[in-house]
Amino acid sequence: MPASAATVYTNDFQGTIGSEWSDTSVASAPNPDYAGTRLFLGEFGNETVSLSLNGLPAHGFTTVSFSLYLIRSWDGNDTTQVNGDPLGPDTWSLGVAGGSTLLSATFSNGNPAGQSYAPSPGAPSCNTGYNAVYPAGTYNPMTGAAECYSLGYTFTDPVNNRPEEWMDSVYNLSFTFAHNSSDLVLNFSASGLQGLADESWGLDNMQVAVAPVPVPPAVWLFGSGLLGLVGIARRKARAL
Ligand SMILES: [Ca+2]
Ligand SMILES: [Ca+2]
Ligand SMILES: [Ca+2]
Repeated sequence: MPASAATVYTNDFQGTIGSEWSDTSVASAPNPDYAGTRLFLGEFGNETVSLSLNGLPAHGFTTVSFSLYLIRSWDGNDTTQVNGDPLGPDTWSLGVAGGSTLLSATFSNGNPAGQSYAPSPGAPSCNTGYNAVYPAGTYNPMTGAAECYSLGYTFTDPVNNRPEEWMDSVYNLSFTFAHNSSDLVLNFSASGLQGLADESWGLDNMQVAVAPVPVPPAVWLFGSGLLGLVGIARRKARAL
């Protein structure tokens, strides 16, 4: 068993994507600031996308960290019916095959019905347009998002006759869970969504690490730094 955390998988989806993913679709954030350089796995709708890893070193805990891209008009907790079709709830989930559900929560990219996801009660939202007081367990749209309106996706609301507006959010998520099998399947999924042109999602900056014991976040940062130092030392050694 490794004495400390070991990163066993990383993918920024900027290059070729292997068969470890059940769907290898790639999209490019349309914001011209990125000039086609911000690629991610997606876009996906009401489906399950799986990451399968085999031959993991002996471990007791696994940590998965990634960026979740939520695109266009996610309706969060809104169950209003439009033409007989409920707007939501729009739910995004992550589960371990044969294991626990790590996250199952609603997300809103602006719909004032709000969302169930918040990294902690009272966490800030980068969407400053909505400050309503919601029932317990309901949070402002985009609560806890690391980025709002950055990817460059736009949406024109046909129901409320709103003009075209930027509409997307990015959440940086991390989960540590007890897991000791050499095989791991993570299931990323969504439900309640309308079509891809209305609501979709994607993944970026995927990292999976294993450790003998749960590792606090601060140690992860320290560990990453150590990995970098080792890399530099090796390159120097080769240059000599
Ligand atoms: Ca990327
Ligand atoms: Ca919608
Ligand atoms: Ca919806």
